[in-house]
Amino acid sequence: MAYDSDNIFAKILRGEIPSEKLYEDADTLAIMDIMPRAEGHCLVIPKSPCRNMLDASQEQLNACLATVQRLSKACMQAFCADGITLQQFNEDAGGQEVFHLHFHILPRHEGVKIRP
Ligand code: DGP
Repeated sequence: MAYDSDNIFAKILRGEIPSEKLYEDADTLAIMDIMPRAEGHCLVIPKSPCRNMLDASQEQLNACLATVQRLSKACMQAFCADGITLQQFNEDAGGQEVFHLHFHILPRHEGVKIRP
């Protein structure tokens, strides 16, 4: 499927709508999720256009995962988390709602359930 630059994360990257930024480097941006399912729920997105994992380049995946690891470690400390759940959805049938590649980072605490 083709990339549509009208998606929300593309608008955030262009500065057209606001976001709560946590981290940024040349290739990636990390922001808080607007509908958090856990305290500290955040998202990592590549700056370059990419619909989802199925059309991502190796470089885009490497850059995102480096930021995912960095933010996951920061979340462990900042939220005194016991663990981290990563989520990543691809296409409608895979649960994707925003069609710009993103990774969910969900800080977790022992015994605390989250919405799937
Ligand atoms: P999904 O594509 O299923 O991984 O879900 C998209 C996620 O993006 C969902 O957790 C809510 C979040 N989201 C949707 N709109 C916005 C927005 O305008 N700003 C931010 N920060 N997050 C958003």
